[in-house]
Amino acid sequence: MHARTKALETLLVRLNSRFGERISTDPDELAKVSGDESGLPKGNPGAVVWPMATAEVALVAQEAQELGVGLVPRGAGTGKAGESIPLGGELVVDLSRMNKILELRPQDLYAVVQPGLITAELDKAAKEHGFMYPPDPASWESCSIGGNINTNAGGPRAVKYGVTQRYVWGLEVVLAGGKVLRTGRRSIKGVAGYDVTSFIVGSEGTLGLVTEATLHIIPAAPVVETAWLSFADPVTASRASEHIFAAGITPRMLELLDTTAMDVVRPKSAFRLPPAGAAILIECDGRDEGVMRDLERVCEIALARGATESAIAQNDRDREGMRRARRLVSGSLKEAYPYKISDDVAVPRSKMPDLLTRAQELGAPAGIKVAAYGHLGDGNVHINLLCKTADERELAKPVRQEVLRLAVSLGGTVTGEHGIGIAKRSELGFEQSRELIELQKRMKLAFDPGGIINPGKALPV
Ligand code: 2HG
Ligand code: ZN
Repeated sequence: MHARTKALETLLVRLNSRFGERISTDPDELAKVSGDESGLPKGNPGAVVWPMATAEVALVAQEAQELGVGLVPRGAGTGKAGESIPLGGELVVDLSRMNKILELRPQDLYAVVQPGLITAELDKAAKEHGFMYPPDPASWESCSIGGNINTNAGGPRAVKYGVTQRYVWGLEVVLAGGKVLRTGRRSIKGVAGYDVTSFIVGSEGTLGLVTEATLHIIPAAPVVETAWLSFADPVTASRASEHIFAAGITPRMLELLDTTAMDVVRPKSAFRLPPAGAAILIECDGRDEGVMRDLERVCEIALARGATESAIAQNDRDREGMRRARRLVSGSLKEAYPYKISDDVAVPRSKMPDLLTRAQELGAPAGIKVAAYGHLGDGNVHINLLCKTADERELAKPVRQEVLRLAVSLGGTVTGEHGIGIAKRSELGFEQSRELIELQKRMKLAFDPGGIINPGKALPV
């Protein structure tokens, strides 16, 4: 337990009359806000506060600035890189109670929401009007919009619809010191000034605390068709997928599962996963029966390019079963390999066979089993180093460094969707020049000269 600093004690006294039971130093409450889903050691929060409104967040930021107390924004705690892990004695600002849809305006193609809203809830609400909110991280039934914005989250549908940034039209952000900044617009177009909205998206909560977002929603394609394609191995699956794109078909989902991923999911899955070395879950969408024609064409191409089997979902139950099998992978691997290292490198699509082959080769000498699954369609595959013990995890760390360097050498990135957080601060330099990192540090200083907001995240220390 971190000894509370005098500054934090004073802050608690100042905030107490406003927050009462909504501010706490109770060890049980602190334990709940000290970690995330990265597998990194839990952090050390000094206290936690649950604001209900922007004005309350602003008050917290103002007092914290005066006293020099760090603030860590937190949503659902599903992060994979430690963005919301407090490093020592900060006040965690838990935004999960600010979880409302404030406006839903299909006619204007936007919704205004609070950061604690669970992502799938927005999609569900939009669906009632025939609309959709496309970003769909695998955890979308538990993760929240604020975290999606902070990490610029993607998901299976990103292959066709893109990631969170494309859907953020405007933000309300509480800055260090408590000023409330509004960025962006509610019109479809808007190019005034620098694109500060996009700069904040993906900044891992280090520039300010997002308290409201104007998000683009789009008409939902009424027809969706789904298929499960089996292959002998992931490389064959990857090459086949290139031929699907080359035929002019952009699926709305093209996800890979290797045999290890399928094995851990099989006992829990309503959909019976055919035994295979790899599988692709693929979906096409559109307005009419042309969608099924596309999907049949996809199956033909896959079978001509090495698929051993194709199964088209016959109804929504089949489709949901297939989708759920994919969504279960990360959690099921974690149960089987509690010390797994999860990565999210991305490479140009044509380089995927190199990544998949080399990652296996890199794991072998250290005896580390490697699983590969995820967003094959956009070149963002989760290379997981599967560890059952802390010792194995230590052995896997150098392998992981090699995987990250490999992704960069192939023209890609050390993180395609989970962010740097505290997990990859030292590895950012594999990808970005010193000049670029220094420029980002200056930009951080322009927002937060005192280093109060989510200290120690996203950039090398
Ligand atoms: C997914 O796509 C998530 O399932 C989690 O991004 C990936 O745990 C992982 O490595
Ligand atoms: Zn993912």
